[in-house]
Amino acid sequence: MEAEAILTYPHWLTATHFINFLFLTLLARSGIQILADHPRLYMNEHCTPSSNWIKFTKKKVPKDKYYTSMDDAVDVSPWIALPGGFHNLGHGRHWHFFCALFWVLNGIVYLTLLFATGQWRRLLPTSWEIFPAAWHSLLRHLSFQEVFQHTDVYNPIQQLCYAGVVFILAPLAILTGAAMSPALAGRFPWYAKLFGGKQKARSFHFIVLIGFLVFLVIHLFYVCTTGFGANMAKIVLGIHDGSHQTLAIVLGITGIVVVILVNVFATILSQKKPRFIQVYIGSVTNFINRLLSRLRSKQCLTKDQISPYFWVNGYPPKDPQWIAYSREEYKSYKLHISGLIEAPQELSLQDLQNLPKTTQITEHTCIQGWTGIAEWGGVSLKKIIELCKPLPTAKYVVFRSYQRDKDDYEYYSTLKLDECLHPQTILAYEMNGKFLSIGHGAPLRLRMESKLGFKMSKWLKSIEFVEDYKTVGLGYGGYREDWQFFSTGAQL
Ligand SMILES: Nc1nc2c(c(=O)[nH]1)N[C@H]1C(S)=C(S)[C@@H](COP(=O)(O)O)O[C@H]1N2
Ligand SMILES: [Mo]
Repeated sequence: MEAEAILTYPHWLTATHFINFLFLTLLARSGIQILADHPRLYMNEHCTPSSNWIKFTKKKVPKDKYYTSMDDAVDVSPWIALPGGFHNLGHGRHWHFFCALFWVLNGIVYLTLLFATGQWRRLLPTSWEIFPAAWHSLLRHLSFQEVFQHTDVYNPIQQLCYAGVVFILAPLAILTGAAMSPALAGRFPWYAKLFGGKQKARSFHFIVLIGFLVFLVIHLFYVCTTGFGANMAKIVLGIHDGSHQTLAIVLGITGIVVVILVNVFATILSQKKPRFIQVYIGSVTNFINRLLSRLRSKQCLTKDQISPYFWVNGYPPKDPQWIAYSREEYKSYKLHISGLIEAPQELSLQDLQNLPKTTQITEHTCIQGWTGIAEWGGVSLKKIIELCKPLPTAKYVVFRSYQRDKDDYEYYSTLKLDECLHPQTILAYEMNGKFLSIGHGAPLRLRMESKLGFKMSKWLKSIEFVEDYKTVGLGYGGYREDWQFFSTGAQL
């Protein structure tokens, strides 16, 4: 009975196969969008541009000019990436995590039924003999002595390829993806180390994509060349006697058209209703962020791990006040602290430096994909919060920068109050034992080590305690959330 059952394709298999294909197309396209924001791959955590093992840009990093990681991003066509365009990774990520969740759920349903029904026997080799058998089969095939036929029992090569995709490639995609989250890697440093670090995980994640694409091409080639109609009848209708081929081909092509239409629809929706995507498709990103939000960075790296190169993001302020401060080495700089607190403050650099100094060697993760390790020195935010005495209504803290973008919108970020109390949340005035450089945020910047870099406002102007971030700026939690549709949590 079971042996017979595994010769046919049940409808749940047809359905999960189709859903898998749909989500893989969306995942691949949104993944390419994310990659385009930092189109270089490395096998080390420092991300020195010259150390990339592959890059997808003609841009060269100039040595004599201030050059940000955003300058290095590339524009991608919406024909390739979801949603396409320049620096659209906020959307790319919403789609990627949304699809990843449903792709994984679909995979769980598939695997459960695969094992519950005995269908796994078709896929999983049960003897080591499979390897020599596959090798011989491959040799005979390549020397034209054996023509592959799409029989109901898989040949050894098919079996190995399918099993490899389901049991190696797919889990690797999930595991390497998770290793890139700053919250996970910050709290469980051993996890990213399993892959040799975040950048190797990122590189492997890309290699997995190439693996899927190569598989897709070969798979389609054999589906088309080993009796297309009969193959379609099996996988679409579960009919194995060679009948109903025309119907199956029509339905199969309809399926592919549906996949294309969903892709087109997703692309247009992102372009026309960006806020809708951020809020609704992004609710999955927010959900995962919330799951990870309890994780607190426990990074404690060593001096010899410090990166020789560290990308910068954002152009220094043009604010006359900040320029005046910088001309006299920030001697009259004041950090303004206000809002829902009992004791508003105006702290000079000297005041901050008089408070107990704390240092931490941590890995910075930019949402674009690069990382860098540095030692940061400054004041624990907790110390400052103790000075200010927040009122019970204070739930969020706003970090405003002197920097504005070319449209004159202010850079700011927000954190939850409890995130500010963590020992590795600091206001840094030093990097690698030296006073902060202008590029890295002089005279003062935020460090919060379980989040993505965009949360860490540089060139700090003021701190304000508020009840809700929704009343600040456009209300999405920060400059990049407001204008680039990033998600608020920034844990992954
Ligand atoms: N004021 C301001 N702060 C900012 C940014 C910015 O553009 N303006 N970019 C953020 C992003 S996206 C990152 S990754 C980090 C980069 O810090 P670094 O330039 O010191 O490497 O700063 C964050 N803080
Ligand atoms: Mo970033």
